[in-house]
Amino acid sequence: MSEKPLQLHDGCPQPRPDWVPDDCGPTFTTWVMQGVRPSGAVNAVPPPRRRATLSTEDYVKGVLACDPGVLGRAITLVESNAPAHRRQAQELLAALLPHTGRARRIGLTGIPGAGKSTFIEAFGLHLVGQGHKLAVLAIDPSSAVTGGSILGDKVRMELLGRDPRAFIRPSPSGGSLGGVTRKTREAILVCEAAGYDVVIVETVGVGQNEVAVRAMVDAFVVLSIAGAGDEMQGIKKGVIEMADLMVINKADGENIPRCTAALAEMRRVLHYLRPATEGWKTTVQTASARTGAGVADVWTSLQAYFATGEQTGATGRRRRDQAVAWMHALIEERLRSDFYGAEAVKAMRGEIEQAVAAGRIAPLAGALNLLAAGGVTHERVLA
Ligand SMILES: Nc1nc2c(ncn2[C@@H]2O[C@H](COP(=O)(O)OP(=O)(O)OP(=O)(O)O)[C@@H](O)[C@H]2O)c(=O)[nH]1
Ligand SMILES: [Mg+2]
Repeated sequence: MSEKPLQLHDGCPQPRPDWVPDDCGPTFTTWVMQGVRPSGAVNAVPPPRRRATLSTEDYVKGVLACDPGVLGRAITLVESNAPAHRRQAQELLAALLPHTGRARRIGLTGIPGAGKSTFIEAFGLHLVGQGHKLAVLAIDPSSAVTGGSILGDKVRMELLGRDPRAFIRPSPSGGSLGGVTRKTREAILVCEAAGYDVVIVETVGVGQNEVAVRAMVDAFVVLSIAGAGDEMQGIKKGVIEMADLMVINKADGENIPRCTAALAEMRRVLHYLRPATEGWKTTVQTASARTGAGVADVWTSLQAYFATGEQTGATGRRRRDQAVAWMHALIEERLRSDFYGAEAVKAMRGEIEQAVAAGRIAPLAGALNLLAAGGVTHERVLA
């Protein structure tokens, strides 16, 4: 930096930098301006405003009025595991219960890359175009660890995401009861109370989540793609046995012949399987989420499925069975967490596990000893 002091030039009210030629006069437009003194108030970033906590009544009113902000927060509340939130969530769910149960609950699964997001975008736009209100609960297996692929999905469901008749919500899969179950079940109820008459629960067909989702929906759709032995993979996983509708996606362009062949193959396979829903023969069809071909037909098939389910009473029976099974699952979950959470059990567990692993005591004896420690039985087996 120059040592030269700033000069005041003739006719210039301000000092100028030293590299400004001395004789340039006012035509040279560089001036040294006085800096703004930080006052503390000018650039201070206001602290983030804390959102007012909502009363249960506020939640109920907001959800019933389908206020998108309140709906999102209500789902966050029911997803929370904090004891205070659980209490308020139970109050909220009890108040919403009379307004639930009226939606078509649809599970949709498919291997990564099968086109689920693209399909839901096309299918969802078709549904809202038909006057339906659609909620999509997307179970994201990676969300707990990485923050999930939610961003990518938002991009792929861009039009649907912006549509006021649709509500898209990623659902975390972490936690107990197969991860998804409680949170997603309760989120379905909240969406139904908000007036969504079709609820899609999306899972990536790579794990146990499909069984949990099958147990909370009326209809189960498996999205697959042609080739690479995909049909057989699905059979191995038992996913096809759970399907009411099979959709072979990406039936466009050069892929059409392969999809047609896969369709015939899948029909043959289905012939040997027991249908997932009594009174309904699992259907298989092709579609292209990209071109939209066959997407409306999937809704037509689902409507036929629901009409049959009402006629035969299968949908009602399934819902009643699901409710009872869910109650028992909750009891088991509670008993398990109370048992393993008990101090006496925690103190003995490691030692007994080691004894069983080393073959010093039989697994049955280990179980009886640990149960005795937890006060479940008095039958203690001496090692
Ligand atoms: N040709 C064709 N490509 C499709 C179709 N549907 C989806 N794709 C493409 O397949 C790729 C995967 O689509 P996604 O919708 O992200 O698939 P996804 O099942 O949601 O994938 P994950 O979220 O990773 O499980 C993308 O590149 C899509 O553009 C289709 O009907 N035809
Ligand atoms: Mg996706």
